[in-house]
Amino acid sequence: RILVTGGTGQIGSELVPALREVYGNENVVCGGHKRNPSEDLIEAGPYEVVDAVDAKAYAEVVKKYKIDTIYHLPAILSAKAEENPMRAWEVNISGLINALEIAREFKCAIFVPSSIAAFGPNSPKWKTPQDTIQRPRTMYGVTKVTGELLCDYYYFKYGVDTRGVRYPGLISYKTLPGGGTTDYAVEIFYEALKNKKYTCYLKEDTRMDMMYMPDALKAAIQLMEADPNRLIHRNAFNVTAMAFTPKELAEEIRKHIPEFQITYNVDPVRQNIADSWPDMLDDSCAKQEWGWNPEYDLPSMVSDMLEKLSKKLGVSY
Ligand code: VAH
Repeated sequence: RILVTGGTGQIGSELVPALREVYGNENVVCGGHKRNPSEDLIEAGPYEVVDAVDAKAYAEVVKKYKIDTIYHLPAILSAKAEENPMRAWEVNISGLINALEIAREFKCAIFVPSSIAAFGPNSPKWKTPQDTIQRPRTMYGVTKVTGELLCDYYYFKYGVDTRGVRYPGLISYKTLPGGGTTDYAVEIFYEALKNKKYTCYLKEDTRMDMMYMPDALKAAIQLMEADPNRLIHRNAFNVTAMAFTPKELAEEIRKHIPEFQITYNVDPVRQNIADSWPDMLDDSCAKQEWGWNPEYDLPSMVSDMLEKLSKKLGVSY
């Protein structure tokens, strides 16, 4: 059985149904905490409240359902983490240590996402290599590098089957992200459909790696199913699908909504964070070691996002 903690978050709320599709509803437990679960998450299969910081409760759920694979997703994202760094350390690291100790004790395989945030201002920005300097200056980035090192430690020291990917900004229409720096790339679609205009908190030429949620889910499931003998790396693989700027995204949206207007009101905190991240990752190791191959690029993501979100919001364009 599989347990997804952070199961009601931006990734979790779509990873749970995707895993249930593959492995069967009863075999995937949704562990939620911060946000309440939607009806379909509860109706389709087992749901438990799991606060990752509460090791005892976390272990109880793993024992109760005889979990053999954990997708550990709870995290406070980059912008929010700068407002409350100590809380971010507690959730992102104490929560992770609990998960790794439980994976060690109950012999679970465990997926832990890292992020492009695990790179810093002096990491190569273009075609950022799989193995390169990682000196992030955000607390979120510090917790992501620490998380990668802890996951590798549990693999080399205890043989725990730990695997992860460095996600770029994730774009989805089901659950809003919370407190991230790449969130503009999600908000812009809601504003484009509702108001035909959006004020962006990043400069127009801020280039960042991005990925559409269906590809992010595919990466998580594919990596956990990969033949371990092919894996040279484990925590965590660079993965990307596209890299665009707010200007380029707005131009693509205008192909569907010609009157859409974007204006800029830069937030220095999030601009600083975005400027410290890569512009485009090199994900050749993921391609070679476990067949990573994203489906969505900028044009196909934009047309699918607008189509699906307009239905969800009940607005036409
Ligand atoms: C954030 N969406 O903005 C997250 C992610 C790479 C960005 O880690 O913090």
